[in-house]
Amino acid sequence: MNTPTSNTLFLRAQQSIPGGVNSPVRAFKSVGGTPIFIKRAEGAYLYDEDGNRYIDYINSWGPMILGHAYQPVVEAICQRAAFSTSYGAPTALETEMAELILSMVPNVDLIRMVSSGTEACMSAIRLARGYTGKNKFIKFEGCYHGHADCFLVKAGSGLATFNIQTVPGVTAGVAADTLTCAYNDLDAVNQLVQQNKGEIAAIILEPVAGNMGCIPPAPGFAEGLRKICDEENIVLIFDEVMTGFRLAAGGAQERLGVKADLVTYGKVIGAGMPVGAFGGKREIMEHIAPLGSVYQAGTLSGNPLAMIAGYTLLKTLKDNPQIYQQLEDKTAYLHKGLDEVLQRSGIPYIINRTGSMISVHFSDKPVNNFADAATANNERFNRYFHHMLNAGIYLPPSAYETWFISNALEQADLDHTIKATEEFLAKEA
Ligand code: KE4
Repeated sequence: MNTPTSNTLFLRAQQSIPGGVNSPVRAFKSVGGTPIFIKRAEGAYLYDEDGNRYIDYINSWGPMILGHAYQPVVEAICQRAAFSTSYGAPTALETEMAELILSMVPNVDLIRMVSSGTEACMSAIRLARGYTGKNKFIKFEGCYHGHADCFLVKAGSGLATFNIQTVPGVTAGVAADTLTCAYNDLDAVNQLVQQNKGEIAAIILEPVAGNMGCIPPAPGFAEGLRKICDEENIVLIFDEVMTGFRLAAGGAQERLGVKADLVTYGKVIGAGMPVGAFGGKREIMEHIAPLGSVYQAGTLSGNPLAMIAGYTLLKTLKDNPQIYQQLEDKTAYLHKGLDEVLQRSGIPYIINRTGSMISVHFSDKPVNNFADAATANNERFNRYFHHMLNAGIYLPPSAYETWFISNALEQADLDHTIKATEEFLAKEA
């Protein structure tokens, strides 16, 4: 692709923004090259500042599940903006949004809006600590729950992409309360629980991991965590920032049939506007201020524009459940096509998928945890990324990310993706 304007804009951006980006994963640092500057997007396509078109498999890292510039959302935001953009006082819209979410997801009695997935996850951990009176929590290597200090221990997403093991500024004191073990390793969880008996407030899990590529839970893994939490008075937190409203209307709780005590949301819930949320059992949520003493707050929490965007999208998903089958069918079609061309190439690969979360790993063994993802041929992935970008296909710029399917993708887009992959493999053979 010829992208002179993006190149110029990136040089300019670096004069005023650290690394020229407002979030590290956008910088193409691991795949190399210059990030593409997007001018607009519509449906399944991104258009860069040089007018090049790309099939979008990032979709803003998940939110754009119905594709870009979905008209009902755009119109709702435009209409609401005329009533001002924020009040700092309660609105009926926030209640309608909360009621809609509670009607879609299982096992959530109360929900609090925030402005990002990070805020949702850090609030959930604080709440679990305040509710149990215990300090430690378990997270899984390669899972990413946002950039709050306590999560930046063996995290996925950008930290895995840039191989950042410990983050300067995260104190030893904070990190000491964050226990980690391999995803899908129930024995390791049991060991940590026995070694820290009575000290663990929570286990936080990406119920389908998406920040080390897509890694589904092994059969019985989530169920095993539920059992441990019941036995040990530990709060089970499902981080559904990525899986929520994507894997099913009721998210991973519905898809896996496992109940969490607290659930966090983001991405789809805001339809591309800044929204996160955390919710769960009334007996736990009632510890949140102003009901209880676990303080949590936000100037723009429940922002009316963000609420009307999220409400409009979620209502569409609720009223049109066939969308989930369409997403499933499109992703299965892509999976099958990629599998066929990869199989024919003789190049080692693994495709992991749950619902419309999918990732390709150039690995000669199953990818069931972060260590597996890290030992794949990620240099080959980086070459794959650039081949696809030049073919007008924008994959997540890291082997440690899941691909996000939007329902705006048509078969021609999927066929083009499969064909471009076949052409890449021919070059690699
Ligand atoms: P935000 O604070 O970025 O809204 O959400 C943090 C978060 C929490 N939990 C999960 C499971 C997540 O995937 C995320 C954010 N995901 C990354 C992409 N893997 C966001 C992209 C970025 O950092 O720019």
